[in-house]
Amino acid sequence: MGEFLWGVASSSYQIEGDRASRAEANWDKFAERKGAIFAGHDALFASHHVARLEEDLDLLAALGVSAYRFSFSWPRLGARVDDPRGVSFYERLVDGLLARGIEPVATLFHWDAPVELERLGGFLSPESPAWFASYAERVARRFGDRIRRFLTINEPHAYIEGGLRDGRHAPGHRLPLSQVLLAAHNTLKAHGLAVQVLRAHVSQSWVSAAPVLLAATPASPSPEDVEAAYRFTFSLPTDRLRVSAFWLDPLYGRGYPDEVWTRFGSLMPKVSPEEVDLISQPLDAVGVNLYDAVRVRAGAEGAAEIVPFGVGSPRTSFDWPVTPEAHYFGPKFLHQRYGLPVIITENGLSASDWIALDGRVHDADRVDFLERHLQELERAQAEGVPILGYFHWTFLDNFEWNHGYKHRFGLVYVDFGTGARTPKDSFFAYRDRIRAERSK
Ligand code: IFM
Repeated sequence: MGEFLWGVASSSYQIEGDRASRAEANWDKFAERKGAIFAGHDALFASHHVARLEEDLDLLAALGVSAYRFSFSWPRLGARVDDPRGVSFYERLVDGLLARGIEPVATLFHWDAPVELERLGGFLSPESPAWFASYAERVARRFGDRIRRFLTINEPHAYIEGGLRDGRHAPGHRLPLSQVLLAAHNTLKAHGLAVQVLRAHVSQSWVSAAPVLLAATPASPSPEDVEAAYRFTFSLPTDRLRVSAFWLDPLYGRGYPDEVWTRFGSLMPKVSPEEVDLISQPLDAVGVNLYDAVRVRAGAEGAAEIVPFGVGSPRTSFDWPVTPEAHYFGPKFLHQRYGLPVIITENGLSASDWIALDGRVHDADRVDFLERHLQELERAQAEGVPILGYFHWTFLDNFEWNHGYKHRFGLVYVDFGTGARTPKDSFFAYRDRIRAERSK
């Protein structure tokens, strides 16, 4: 229970491939739209993970992780009833992890939804929380004897806002904000019901979720700047849903923040006190995907002002700023606000990696990135912030949604044509770090 979870994370649609043996997913349909995915890429083979499961399990063992975060594909398990092909695949995965001493940490929903349910409205349907609960129950009954750690939903803002408002993710709608907010609320209710189901069917269950933390960090150590960063982290500066408090506050018992009501007003669906309670089922930790931060200082009357990063400051190939201090302030702020231990369910970077003449992948940027972020987590831990684990995103280079295969996030390089794997330098650096930490 007390051991730090050293992990890597992945998601079903991004790596599995093997399209032929599962039901149609929202992203399959979306990928058929002209111009929806970079260069017309699709995930028919993705990272060939189903085909190469044994090899991947051996790579995870060689990496030495104590935990592996993966997601169940709802379309592979079957929209409403179990598909034996999907069940048998995940049994091989879970049993293979356990045989290698790796703890499975399973996400229920990482954006791949069955088309059969999307046609009925997906998370816009009032029935969607019940669909999700019954899917969660199938997972719990089949796998709850071997998996005790679950994450319900991954980055709901990306699915809801990206998929229903901006049209850049599946299912590719551009709906009015009131509809988007309704789907968001249904997603949170689905989470609440799923937690209840997992608690009922999994002994010693450990449950959390994986929204994004869009952290703010202070431009200076002054208490005013730190306070401004805290407040900015949990504010809604615009009407966009890629903000932390919209999701985290209701999940962790604070209800929707006041700013949600002042900003969205009558566009919000009716929210009853019973729904607020349903959404805030007790969780075991605050799980967050933590990639980067904005930097702020206290301006006039303490209001946060964004301080731009300097010209030439480090950025990933996705153009995300490199902000390791987010891993110090982010967990601190989360613990301060919600009073629970924190777990980093994703962190990583996209880079332009290739196989060098010596046959290896020298991703010095990722090696450095990883170490810097781990050191900041350790700084927070040293100051008493309980941090339960760190999951690097990601294990294998994969299908990066609407960006196709343009960006590589993996510790393992994948040749997307053949599926051949080449562990990168970062794989070995992380392996050595984990080895040293686990032998302490
Ligand atoms: O690849 C995604 C993942 O699916 C969700 N979190 C962010 C990653 C990088 O964009």
